[in-house]
Amino acid sequence: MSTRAKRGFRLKEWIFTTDHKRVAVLYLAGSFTAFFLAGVMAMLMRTELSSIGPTITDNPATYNTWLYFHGAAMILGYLIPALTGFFANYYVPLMIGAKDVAFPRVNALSFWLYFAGIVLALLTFVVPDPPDIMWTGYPPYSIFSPGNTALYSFTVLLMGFSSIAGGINLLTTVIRMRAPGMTWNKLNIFVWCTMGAFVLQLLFVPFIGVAVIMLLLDKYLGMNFFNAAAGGSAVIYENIFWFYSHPAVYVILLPAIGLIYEITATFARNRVFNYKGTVYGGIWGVVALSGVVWGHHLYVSAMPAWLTPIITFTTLLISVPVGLLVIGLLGTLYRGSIEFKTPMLYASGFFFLFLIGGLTGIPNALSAIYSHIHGTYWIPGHFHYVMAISATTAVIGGVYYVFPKLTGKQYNETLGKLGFVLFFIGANITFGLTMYMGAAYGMPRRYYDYAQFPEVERLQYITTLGSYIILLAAIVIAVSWLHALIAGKKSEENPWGSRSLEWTHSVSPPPPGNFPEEVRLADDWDPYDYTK
Ligand code: HEM
Ligand SMILES: [Cu+2]
Repeated sequence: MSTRAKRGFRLKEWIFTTDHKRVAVLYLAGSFTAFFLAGVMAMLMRTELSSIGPTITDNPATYNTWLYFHGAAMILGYLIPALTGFFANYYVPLMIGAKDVAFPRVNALSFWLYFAGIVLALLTFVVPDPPDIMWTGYPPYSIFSPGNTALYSFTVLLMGFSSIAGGINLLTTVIRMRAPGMTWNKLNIFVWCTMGAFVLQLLFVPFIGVAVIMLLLDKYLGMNFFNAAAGGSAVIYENIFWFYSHPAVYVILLPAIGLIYEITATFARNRVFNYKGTVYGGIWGVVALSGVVWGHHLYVSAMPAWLTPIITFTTLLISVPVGLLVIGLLGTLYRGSIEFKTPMLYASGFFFLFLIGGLTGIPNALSAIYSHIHGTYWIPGHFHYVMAISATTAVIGGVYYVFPKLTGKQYNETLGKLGFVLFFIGANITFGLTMYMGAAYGMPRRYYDYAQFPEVERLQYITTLGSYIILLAAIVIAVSWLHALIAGKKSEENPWGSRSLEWTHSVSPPPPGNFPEEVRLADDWDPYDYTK
């Protein structure tokens, strides 16, 4: 790295930064570190599952710790911070014409709380009694387990406080710091999606906070909230946990689909279809209904019989606003002059993966069917499609889309496209077969070994090969970004020809304060106006 670059990278500046763009980059570094480590866990699990009998470990507890860290780090350490930490922090002020967020120091604090959560989570690999309680932390096992439940609880609490601080900041920023002329119906879809995600965080994070504090009180102070033998009930925990964790999937979905909207409108050179229906029906419809479907995670956990049909109905109902979000995207493509650059390839991949994920969610909503597929590979196959891999497609596509703005450099399109093709093939082999093994053979999830299911051994092996293709894709993607950072050509100011404010009114990379002069928007300004 050149001395000039070394001079650019002053650690002290990054540690004490309150610039939203730099805080965003810190979130990106943290979330990709979590993705890398949780990805290593995934590869260890898949390698272990590639054949019957011990492959790389003969200790089931070790597999459980891999599974715990994988699930917890992927959701809390990678996806939520990448979308609501990096993309929201970087884009929102630039898209609304603001110099920074409303509370820059609180913004820095929210990152360092998250960072402390990551450090705590990494202790999983250091402490003698690593947590093995799954990312759900279900009692009674999480109370009686020899594993260190406190690490789990405090990691969740730190991430929770970070999200709450971030939510207050971003919502205040959008409400109070829009440039003159930036009226509500001119906001980028991504900004609306981020607002929806943060409203959900502010409403529901306190619930998981309370749940993990009650776990601590039960395990370390001998209370009995969840101890059935002493009149408590573990089902209470499951209710409180999912009352947050289902809305949490929309905290991931909304900013992810918001990114796909920005990419699609730009590369289709088209106005967003049904803008008001998408915003007020789709985004706020999801927010409104996301708190009344949590029970579908408890269909087989002693839920009151009168509640099951209601939850079945609400879970089916939420596919209406989600459908509006998908229709809005397809409508934006309609009659567009689509240019398939790497970000648009990832957006197309998102369409396919999210559609498969959404459709395979319908049988899960139906309690009579769910009770048969609960606990099989169908469930992790489904949520990897609808959340894990769909959102990861949006994150990677989003990084390629923002790359010239963020760095002032252009990445190599061929490498970009190669990474996408490998990722798409690998993801569909891995999670398509995972779903198939669940539906066709009833292969149970969370099993370290499967000697009693010899008929799936070949499929398990191919599934593992699929995950190695994902690994190869990840290497190609990382190489393409590093190559661009180190040796990439200087990019044009607005290489995609986007009409959105961050591309039209600010240079690449944007300086502190973002805009050379105060942004004032004409009445006919629109972030998706490709007619001119
Ligand atoms: C990138 C490639 C990935 C691979 C190969 C992979 C693989 C796996 C495997 C093998 C399991 C265990 C299945 C079982 O035995 O029950 C699993 C569980 C899980 N994965 Fe992934 N995964 C990947 C990405 C992700 C991502 C991006 C997320 C983000 C949310 C994620 C979240 C989860 C969760 C929440 C579980 C459930 C853990 C549990 O059962 O408690 N995974 N994954
Ligand atoms: Cu759910």
